[in-house]
Amino acid sequence: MIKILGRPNSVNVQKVMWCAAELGLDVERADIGGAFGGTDTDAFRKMNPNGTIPVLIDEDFTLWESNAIVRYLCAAYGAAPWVLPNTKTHGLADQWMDWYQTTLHPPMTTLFWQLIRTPSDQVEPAKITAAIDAGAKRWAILDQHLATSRFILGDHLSMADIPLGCAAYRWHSMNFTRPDLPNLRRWWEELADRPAYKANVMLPIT
Ligand SMILES: N[C@@H](CCC(=O)N[C@@H](CS)C(=O)NCC(=O)O)C(=O)O
Repeated sequence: MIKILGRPNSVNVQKVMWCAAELGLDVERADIGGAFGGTDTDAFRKMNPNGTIPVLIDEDFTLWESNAIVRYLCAAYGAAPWVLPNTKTHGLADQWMDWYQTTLHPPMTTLFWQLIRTPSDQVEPAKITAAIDAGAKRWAILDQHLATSRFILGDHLSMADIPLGCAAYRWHSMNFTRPDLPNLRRWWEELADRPAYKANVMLPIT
């Protein structure tokens, strides 16, 4: 059976768990990381020298980096539309997945740490304002794309929706004022109706 090492409230673990659930895979998840500890052992560092979660173990194969794990699960276990039809579609999926990781994840991380993890007397409001502004500009790019596309790659949910979909829950659920991005909201509300998304992504943000 496929094993995923990582606590369920990690956004990077959520990507992998949501993807696996959409693929209908039977996955065993172990609570590792954060308050559970377990990432700073020799055994864990042998699997992932970064000491981060998630880690996938599939028989004798070990993989870290959440987006890489999502791509692996789709390629190894998916059928269409999870296996993409051609290299151009792959390129577009990679574009949106990598864009999230490199461009939108930084302001989302600032918001998460400032609004959820930082004691209220140590919060830096200027950092929150800057992250909302940067996030809003970037989410607006996806909003524009979703004006003519039901999901990120068209009519079907695909791996391209996974990283951005996990972040969209946090963007719409954390306590701050956000601009109205109607296409983004429509896409996110459709994700929020999916049982696999509800069970693996729509968890308390802690
Ligand atoms: N780029 C990595 C980032 C992994 C990462 O930073 N994971 C965080 C959780 S979201 C972590 O391991 N934090 C330490 C911990 O949970 O103990 C990925 O996408 O997998």
